[in-house]
Parts: sequence; structure tokens; C-alpha cells
Amino acid sequence: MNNTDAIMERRKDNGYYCWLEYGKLEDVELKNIYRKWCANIVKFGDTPLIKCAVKELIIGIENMLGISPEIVSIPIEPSFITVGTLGQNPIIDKAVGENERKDIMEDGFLIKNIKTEDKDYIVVTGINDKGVLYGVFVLLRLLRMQKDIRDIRKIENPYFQMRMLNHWDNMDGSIERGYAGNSIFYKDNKFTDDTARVRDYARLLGSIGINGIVINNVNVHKYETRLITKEYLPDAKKLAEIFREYGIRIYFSINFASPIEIGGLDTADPLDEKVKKWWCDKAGEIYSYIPDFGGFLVKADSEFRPGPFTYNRNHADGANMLAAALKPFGGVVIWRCFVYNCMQDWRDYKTDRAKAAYDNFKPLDGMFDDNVILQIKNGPMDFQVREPVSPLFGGLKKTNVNLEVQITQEYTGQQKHLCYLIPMWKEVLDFDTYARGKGTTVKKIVRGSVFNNKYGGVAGVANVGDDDNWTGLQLAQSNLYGYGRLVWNPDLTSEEIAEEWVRLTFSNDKEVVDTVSDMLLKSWHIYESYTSPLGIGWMVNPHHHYGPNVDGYEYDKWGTYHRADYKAIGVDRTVKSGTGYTGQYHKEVRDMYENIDTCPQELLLFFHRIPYTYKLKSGETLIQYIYNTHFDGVEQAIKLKEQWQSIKGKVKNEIYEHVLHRLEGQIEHAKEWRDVINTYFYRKTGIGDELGRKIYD
Ligand code: GCV
Repeated sequence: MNNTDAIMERRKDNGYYCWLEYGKLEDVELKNIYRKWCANIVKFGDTPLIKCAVKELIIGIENMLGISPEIVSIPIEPSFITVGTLGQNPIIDKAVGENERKDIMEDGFLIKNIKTEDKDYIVVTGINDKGVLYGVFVLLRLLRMQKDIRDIRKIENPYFQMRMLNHWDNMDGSIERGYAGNSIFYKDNKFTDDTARVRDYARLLGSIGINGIVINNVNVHKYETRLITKEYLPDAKKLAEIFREYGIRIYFSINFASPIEIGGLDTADPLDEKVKKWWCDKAGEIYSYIPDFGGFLVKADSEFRPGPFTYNRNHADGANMLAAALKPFGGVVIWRCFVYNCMQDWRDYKTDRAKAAYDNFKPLDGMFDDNVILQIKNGPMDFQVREPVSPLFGGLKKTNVNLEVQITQEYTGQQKHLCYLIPMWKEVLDFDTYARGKGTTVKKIVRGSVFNNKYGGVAGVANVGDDDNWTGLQLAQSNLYGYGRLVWNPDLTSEEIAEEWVRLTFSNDKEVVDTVSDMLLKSWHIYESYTSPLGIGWMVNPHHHYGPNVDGYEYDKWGTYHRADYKAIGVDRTVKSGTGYTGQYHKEVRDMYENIDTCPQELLLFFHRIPYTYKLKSGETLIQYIYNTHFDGVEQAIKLKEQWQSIKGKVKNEIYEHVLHRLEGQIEHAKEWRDVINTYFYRKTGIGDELGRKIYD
């Protein structure tokens, strides 16, 4: 075995191929049915994406069915798969009915089984070649899940226009909030030579419909600032070519002060003519290397990043200036709303970080150009394990918006703990803002269909690094897969996504599917139960955000953000008596949160300050609830391990051992959380556990 083969073999064992491993199908009967079609591929068209689609079909078929398909340009056999865009060939065109044609949108596809007197074939088509590629990946997925595709007629279109990943990769190879090794793009301030790995990544992303990727950290340091110069653009161009093969455009995070730092100007004032010209020239230069370049992502005037405030300009001035530079090339500016005063004095009970994004951006609604998109984190704080939905969704009515979620598990267990995040994101997407009456959900707003926006979609902060299995904890691959599936179709259930992922990654064995799905589906609540109670958030060690520390919030050196004293805990964010944050929501939502009786229990301490003796709806007192959930969380973590052990021998040994090891670590760590948090509250309140369990003092 040569070196490359050995690497490939090893990678098969440790999960490198993720959901594209295409293991041999178990069902012999189905295999024979599939083989009939799969032995012949009739390809129409020759664009790079069509070629890519055919290449992917070959890989999948060879691996799953053990046959090498013949690629032809006219049907020779009565059964075949044909791929190509509509309007290219009568065989495909005839197979698609008038109504079907109307239903297929940009990037969407049709997979259809056609039976005639002498033929029985599968058509994969779309109105553009990217749609065909997506259709091929879906067909392969169906085969891997052993679905009966006889008589199939499946049309799918992506729900969101922008389906993006944001990488927080630095050019020195480190990743901010990365928990799976180093960057797959950079090392030692250069682009990587391992383009094969980048291609494998592009395949993974293309297979779930991702169409945009920001390749560097929003915190743009010295070297990343130079990404948009001749020094790095030739390498960025190569990366863009790889991603383009899979229908993905690249974007850069930029430094707002670039005109000064790399342009030799003495200002970055967005209204200065020299600055405007500098950015226009820069955009032209970037597009000369990367003609389909997506645009800029900008973190400005936040956490010490430069921005328009230095020049007494506002966010709209800054964003519009960049947007004007990109507009002639079809690019966009994605401007982040993660803006707050990290120097806030938390002893001042009226200042509230939760209000900051809305306070900064709501007054600017309608002032942004049509190729600016405001990117809003799911919650008003910062990717906590539980937060309400940001009131900017539904608050902004005349501005394009993107939702930003965090796939990388900064506050949700750092890929050491199992935490399947799809149910959390679904709650966000399905949240009703009431901005245009009942049913104005976040997903509709972000899609652009409520306020008729030109652009919109979702960005996920990536959770991958150069670990063999990409995500540190192998089971965390489910979050990347699930993210892609959800932004393609937010109406899929968490259960459906979990099941798909398990089948594609492990096997169709019922016990494996049921066990791993169940583990995934419970995991967010388990993690929440032993970490931070009822939406209060932040109880983590400062800066690295891992491990229990009740007073650890780094921007609050007084340890007062949660307002815990010996009698009560929680932040009163009501209009009536608190910070007034609830007033940023539309009436129905505001009323729900404002009133302690209608506020959802899981967010009680986010919105209200309540005594430890307060009786929750479950009948427990608040303090007893804190004890119960923390004890219970550990028990649940132990059960996760037992569930995993029950499928020993049914998943690859290397993955089995690796996950087992992480789950054991999770249990130990959950115990630490339990003990630190329970002890803190026991000491604060002097109230013991009703059930007499040991609280370390
Ligand atoms: C990339 C939080 C994180 C930072 C991150 C920042 C942001 O503060 O801890 O690592 O910076 O959010 O989203 O900009």
C-alpha cells in the first residue's frame, strides 16, 4: 500500500469522509435495482459544474454499488441516469412537464423516474447547472439511505438565497473559537499547499447546498488585512477556483482601516473621496483575480475593531461606501450588527448589552444601500446556550438581513461535549416576531419574503479544522451537516436531519439510527441543564469560555451581570421596572416576555429577577430547580455514554473509541459544572437540596 492509499484507508476509519463516505449498500435487492440505472450515465452539457456532478455520481456509484458507470452522450441502454440543465437536450426537456418546469427555481432541481415502453430512466435536471449538481448529491443521498426511488418525482428549491459559512480562521493557522485543530486554509501566514483537503471540504459543503464562504476571521489582523493585496490574491484565486467547482463563492472579511494600513492614506473616513476611490480600485483589483467574488464581511466599531465612528460617521456611511465599490461587480457588503460597548459598567442597572444591537441599527433602518446586508446574531447577546431571538428580526423593515448562528461550539461545549444544535436553530427560524402580524417568522424575514428584500440568508460560523475528522468530536459533524440541510430547507425537522446524518455517516442499521439520533436530539437540553439555568447565560471562564465560573463574564469585572445576591437572581429586562429591553419587540412578543407568568420558563432569568424561593410552574422552587437540573444533567450525560456503548461493534472501532473517550470527558466535566454551580448557589442562599444530595461546600 503506498502512502496515499494508507492515508485514504486511515481516513475511512476515522470519519474523514463524513456524510460522503458512501459505504457499500447493505440491501442486495435494492442494490440490483439501483445498478440497472446507475451503470449508464447520459451527460448533457460540459460546464465545470456538470462535469463535477458526473464526477460525483461516479464516486458515489462506485463506492456504494461496486460498479463503474459508463459515461455517454446518447442513451445506449434502456435504463440510465441522465444529467443536464433544461433547454439543452430533448431527452431531458421532454421528461419535464410544463408545471414542473415552472416549479423549478434558480439552484433547484428535479429528480424524476421516466418509464416509457422501452425505457426506464432517471432524470436529474435544473434550470442552472448548480441545481443539477445539488440534484445529483440528493440522488446519491437517497441511494445511500436505501430509499425506493422507483417512480420518484422530487422537486426541491433552496429556501434561502444566501447559504453561507463564516470562517474565523487567521492566517497564522489558528482559528478563533476553533476546536478541531488548525486552519485548513492557512499556515504560517501563507495559504496551505494541501489543496486536496480544501477540495474535499468544498465537496462536503457543495453536497449540502452551501453557496458562499467567508475565508477569514471577522477580527482582521495584520496579515489578513493584506489578503486583498497582490501578495495573497493569486493564492485566494486558487482557493476560489476550488470552491467554484462546487458552486461556492468566496468572500473576505476586511479591515475597515485598510486604506490607512495597506493603502498609504491618512484616513479611512468613508466620506472622504480618496478613501472611496481606494476601495473602488481595490474592488476592481479583487475582481480581476476572482470574477465571481462574493463581497466583504465587516465587523466594525465592535470589540476594538476600527469603523466609521472614528470619523463621526455611522454604520450606514461605512457600509454604503464599501457597497458602492462592489456594486459594479455584483458584490455585496455583509455588515455585522454585533456592536456593543464592551466597556459597559455592569453596576449601572439600566445599561444593558442586550439592547445594544437594536439601539445601534434600528435608527438606521432604510439608510442602507440595496447591496448591503446586515448580519444579526441569533440572540441579542452572544451565542449563549439559551437566548431569546434578537429583536432586530422584525425590527428592521427596510434593510436586507442575514441570520448568524454559531456552528462552532464556543459556548456549547467546544466540541468536547455533545450538543446537537439543530433544535436551537429551528426555534430561532420558527420564532414568530409578529412584525407583520401572526406568522411573521424569522425564517420568512431572513428569506426576504416579508419585507421584499433583495438579499438574505443565513451564515454559520464554521466548526471545522484540520483534525482528521474535521470537527474534533466526530459527532459534531452532524451540526455542519444539519446546518446545511436547514438552510436549504428550514421545514425539515430536527429528527429528520439527525436520521439522515446517522444513515449517511454510519449505517442504516435501525439500532444505530435510533440510538445515535436519540443521543443527538437530547444533547442540547442535557448541556443546558448542567451549565447555565433558565437563560441567564455566561457562567463560563472568561475569554476561553469553557468550564464553569458563575461570575466569569469577562466584560463584567464586578461579577454583577446575573444580579445574584442571597435572595434573588436574574436580570429584570422589563419595560415596567427593568432595563426596558422587552420594549424592543413587537407588542405580542413584548407582552409575553414582560409578564413573568407568560415568559417561557427557559428564559425566565434572562427577563426577570426572581427570588430563589419563587415557585416555578413545575412546582419546584427556583433554587431546587437549579439543583435538580444540575444533578439530572450529570445523570443524562452518563446515559449518553451508556447509549453509545450499546452500539459497540456497529460503528467503526476508531470512531467508537474516540466518541466514548469524549463522552467520558463530558461526564467528568458535567460533574464539575454541577458542583461549582450548585455550591455557588448553596453558599449564596444557605438553602440546601430538598433531596439531601451532596453539595460540595
Ligand atoms: C470573532 C464573541 C467571541 C469572539 C468573536 C466575537 C464576534 O465575542 O468570543 O471570539 O470574535 O464574538 O462574533 O465578533
